[in-house]
Amino acid sequence: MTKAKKSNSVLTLILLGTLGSSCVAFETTFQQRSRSTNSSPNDVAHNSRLSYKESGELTPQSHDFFTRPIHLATSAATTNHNESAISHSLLMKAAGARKYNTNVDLYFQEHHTVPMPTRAHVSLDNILEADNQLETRNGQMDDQTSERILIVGDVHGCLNELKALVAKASTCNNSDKAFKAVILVGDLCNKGPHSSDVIRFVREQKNWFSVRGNHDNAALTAALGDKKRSSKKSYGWIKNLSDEDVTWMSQLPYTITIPKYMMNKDGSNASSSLSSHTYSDNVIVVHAGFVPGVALEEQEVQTMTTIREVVEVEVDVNSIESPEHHYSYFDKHQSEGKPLAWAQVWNGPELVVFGHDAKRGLQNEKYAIGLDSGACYGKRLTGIILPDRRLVSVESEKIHAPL
Ligand SMILES: [Mn+2]
Repeated sequence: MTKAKKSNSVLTLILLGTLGSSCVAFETTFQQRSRSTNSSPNDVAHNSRLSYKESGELTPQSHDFFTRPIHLATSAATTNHNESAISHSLLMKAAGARKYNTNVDLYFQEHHTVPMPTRAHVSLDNILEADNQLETRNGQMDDQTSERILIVGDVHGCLNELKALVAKASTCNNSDKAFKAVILVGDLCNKGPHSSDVIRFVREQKNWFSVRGNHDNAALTAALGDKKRSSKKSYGWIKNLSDEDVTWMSQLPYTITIPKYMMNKDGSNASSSLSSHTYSDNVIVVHAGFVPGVALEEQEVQTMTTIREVVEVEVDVNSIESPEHHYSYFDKHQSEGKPLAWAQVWNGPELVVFGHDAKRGLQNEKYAIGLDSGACYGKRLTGIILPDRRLVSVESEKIHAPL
């Protein structure tokens, strides 16, 4: 199977010609952080109280999980409910108009909820391997591809800003080369002007991946026929999605882990290491975040797609529970106590890169980096280059949505 994918380097060259991106002034100053604690009205709890342990999904710690290569869009790997139909619908993929008979559609029609992705948590080395297997590579490393990885904040339909950011990052911070991988923190759609184009664009780029955001999940629900959402004017764009787009969205994982060995690799130039940063643990990309002190395999779907704040909870010293559990998800309607940005109390050891908090803006903590700098609100689209840990951003074209 071949995918219609443009290489990053070709893309970069085209963009350079059209955007004239400037390398002046890498951003080190961003909007002042707002300490508002309001939640987005569009927050969606997807299978909200279900953790991966309960759902039977494999976790990043699972050896078995890491040893099975997959591809997000084309995996024919097994699921509990729909393996043969997913493979079938992908083989029968029809560009353009929706037929509402993909396996994801059939699942939704029966269960009135979106199915879990085949892999809730994936490892970058595995999904890269699967992506590369789709094309003839002659076993050679592409000279125009570096070992660096770019992670991009919440795009929300801002396609032009996305293209400009990747072009600028390649030109200014990656010697004009393509990145080994581009990973988006989710919320590709809604609010901005080009939601379906962003989804298709990201899906078609070689070695680009995304985790699932609350807006991606809500849009998927609308695209599958949820009346409450699909009847809203703000979801008019979902009619532009193809069956393949919808199937791809249904396979977006909740986390993408970048193993630390990929972060600590030397660059292709043997005389200089890629970065002065060394990584003692993996990097995890997630849309919203985690509750500190809770094991990764115990983190809930709602947490990973919607958390902004936690609240400190009393610890019973006589409890056999782990004394690490000092925080819980802050729900503004139910929780008491003072909300704290989860990233401020996340002590690693994994570096977590996330989005979902435009009001707070860029967050740059030792073990957590929040990239949502409000691209759709007329502010900036921000990315981070790893392992260098270098921030890069572009200005928004305009205010696409009210904050
Ligand atoms: Mn979000």
